[in-house]
Amino acid sequence: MSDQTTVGVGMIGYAFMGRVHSQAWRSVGAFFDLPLAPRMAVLAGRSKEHTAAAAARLGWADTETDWREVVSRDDVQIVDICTPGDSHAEIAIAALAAGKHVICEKPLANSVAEAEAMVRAAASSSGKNMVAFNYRRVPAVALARRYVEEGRLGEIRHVRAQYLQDWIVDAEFPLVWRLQKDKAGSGSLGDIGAHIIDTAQFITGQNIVGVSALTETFVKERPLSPGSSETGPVTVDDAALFIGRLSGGAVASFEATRFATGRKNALRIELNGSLGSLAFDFEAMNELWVSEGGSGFKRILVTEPDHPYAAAWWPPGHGLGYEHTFTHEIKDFLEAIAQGDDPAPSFADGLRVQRVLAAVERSAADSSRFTVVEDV
Ligand code: SOE
Repeated sequence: MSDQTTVGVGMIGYAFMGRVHSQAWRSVGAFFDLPLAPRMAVLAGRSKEHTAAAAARLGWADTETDWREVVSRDDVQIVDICTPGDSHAEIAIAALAAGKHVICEKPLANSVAEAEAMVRAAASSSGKNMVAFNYRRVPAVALARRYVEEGRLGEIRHVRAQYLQDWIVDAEFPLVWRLQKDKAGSGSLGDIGAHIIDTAQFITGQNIVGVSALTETFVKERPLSPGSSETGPVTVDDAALFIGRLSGGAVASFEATRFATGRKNALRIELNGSLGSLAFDFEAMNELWVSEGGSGFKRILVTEPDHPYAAAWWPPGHGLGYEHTFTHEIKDFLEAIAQGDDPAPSFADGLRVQRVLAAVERSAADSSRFTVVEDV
């Protein structure tokens, strides 16, 4: 390996995103030749005992119980934010002010104002910034963008995107932080709707310029903890549906829901263009379906060495999983830092998604935008 520079990483949070980011930090150097070698220096969490156990399990050398210590440590050059959305802005702004490079989980923030403050902090920092919209790094999604960039679909007329989960269909599922607006910012809209907004903008190269929306909360009260008789209010959307227009003229439909009973992690997108179409479903993430020249859809198994990221892993046909998209994300982040480039998606890209989220919430809140069918 060429002489690599070691770069210290400090991660804050060790739940689902912390675990999968840790997998990426551990594996990236084993599969990609990088100019920087990440050192998993410190993991921060509120409980000293639980954080120590997580650090030992996930491969972090040290622990802190105050994120401010991570941001000020001299052995940390990169801060990885894997906390609930209500702390993204405070941590990212402090880390950028300390000159650290920052990767932050999505959505960037809980409001446009917070996201704008993060973009301002990034503009005046020597640190680089990225927001972790990992689905851009699915090889099939990156290949879809390549097809659009090469003009193989022609003029894009339709974008049809869904993100379907069902983990809270049971009304007895407790009132976790993702169901509380003050912690999560919004429900399915900001959590999984943000992904399909970014993925649609990434593949098409177009921005969503206007929306009309509906949101719904099906279960309005939930147990405060598993089995508890005490309940609390759900203050976010369970489902968000919206139509939109893209800057290049395409019309689009989006659906984000956690009540698609039987659908576990079905991020789906289909583009219809003047010359062809493509379709992707994360639950079959190694496949891209393409129709060209008026033919029916044909399956591409996106595991060939000339496909995005694929050459680093296994022989054709062996396939990749959810965790590989985070390794790709960290690889691209490290390369951008080493080359002095701006990583993508940047905080500015994250702010663009935040503006769409806010427009959807404004539209859904405006009952005048919903035309009632007259009783005939
Ligand atoms: C929601 O359940 C969730 O964990 C999202 O928060 C992640 O961003 C997505 O990758 C998987 O589903």
